[in-house]
Amino acid sequence: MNSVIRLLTMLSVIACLGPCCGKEVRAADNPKEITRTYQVEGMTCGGCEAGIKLSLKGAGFGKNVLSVSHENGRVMMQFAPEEFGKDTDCKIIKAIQSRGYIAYVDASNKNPCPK
Ligand SMILES: [Cu+2]
Repeated sequence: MNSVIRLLTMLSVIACLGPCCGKEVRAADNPKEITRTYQVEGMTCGGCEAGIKLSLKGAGFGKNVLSVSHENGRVMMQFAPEEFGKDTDCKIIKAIQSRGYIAYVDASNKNPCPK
């Protein structure tokens, strides 16, 4: 009887260590992606959205684009932590500015990356 209880205890410890621990380790190894929202003034239609997407692609950020919306005046981007550096915001903003739009992250500074 004692050995059966010992066996059951061992089994439950093994079952608990398996999947739950694996999940926690994976989450720690792969921190969450960074999502950034850029406000864009001047877009009026789908053509503007397509043009901005092209510029972002040309700047090497094609795979980071989540959405471009002329209705919301917003560009949403997502980056892996190692892809996002100090100068990333300005690279994005300059790519959008190159099409003649005003772009910024913080409305209190609408020209954060002067040429
Ligand atoms: Cu347009």
